Amino acid sequence: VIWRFALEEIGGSVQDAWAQEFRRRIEVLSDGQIQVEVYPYGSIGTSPQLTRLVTDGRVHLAFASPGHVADDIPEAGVFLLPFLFPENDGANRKVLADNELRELLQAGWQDAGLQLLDLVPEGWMIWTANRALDTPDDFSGLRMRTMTAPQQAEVFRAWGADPVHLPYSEVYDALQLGQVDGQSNPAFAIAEMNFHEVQSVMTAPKATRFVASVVSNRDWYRNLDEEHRQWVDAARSGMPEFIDEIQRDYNRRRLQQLRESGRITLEQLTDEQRARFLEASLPAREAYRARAGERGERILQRVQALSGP
Ligand code: 6CS
Repeated sequence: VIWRFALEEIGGSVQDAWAQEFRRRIEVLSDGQIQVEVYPYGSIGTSPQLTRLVTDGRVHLAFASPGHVADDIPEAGVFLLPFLFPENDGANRKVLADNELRELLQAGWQDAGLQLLDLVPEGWMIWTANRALDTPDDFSGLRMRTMTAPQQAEVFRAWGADPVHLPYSEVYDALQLGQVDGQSNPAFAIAEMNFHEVQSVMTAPKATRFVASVVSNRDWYRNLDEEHRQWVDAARSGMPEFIDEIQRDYNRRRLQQLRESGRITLEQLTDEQRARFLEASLPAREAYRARAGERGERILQRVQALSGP
């Protein structure tokens, strides 16, 4: 039996590490009866196309990140809201593991024909551009690349930017050709996609983390043999601790490489600067409420209750 698993990132990425570990675990649990074939990004489509392959049943498993999956699941937009989840990694992991939150999110994923199997934090988003982005004014007129979800565009628009959505694979060329001026991704992704070759300043706001969902086709999961479903569940349990260590390591090491490359500088925002971005982002929170309805509101409140003030 072959299970196909599609990634939104290239080999050597955080998603690849998750998928390779899942593959190993499934092959051990099933004693080789099940082979997991991992398709790195680029081979079979853009992020929204991968999700479509899962709902069509052509691919069994995939990564689906909120930056595009909020198109179909507005509740997923909660992960795009700045300064909402805890700043501390351990506290953040606890929020993501909360049963009540998972159930609310699961209902949204199910409505879209997907089974939510895990939530994977991939590190803090870092903005890149050819200037520092220290205040919302610095975003004024900046053509900022986003994924497809309108909710991601709303955040950057609230800060004065001019969002442009592009597939991940087109970002490097668009930056080089000046079709867009900036983009946002964790350090590991900036390094592996070589964005530092075409951008000169990284600004680290500690505003949002990149959190991806691992999904399967809902009906495929429901109709799995009991034993196979148990293998899936056993393989994914314990993954949060495994991947958190990996993502921290990848982000730390690649941030170091980016700084040593001499091609890009790093600015950390102060708490005072971050507070200005938070305030300016509040219209995006209202837009999330308007889009994500009653369940979205419960999700937002649950995250706020778990995250503290
Ligand atoms: O920016 C993007 O489109 C991509 N960034 C990451 C870190 N993972 C997948 C996603 O498609």
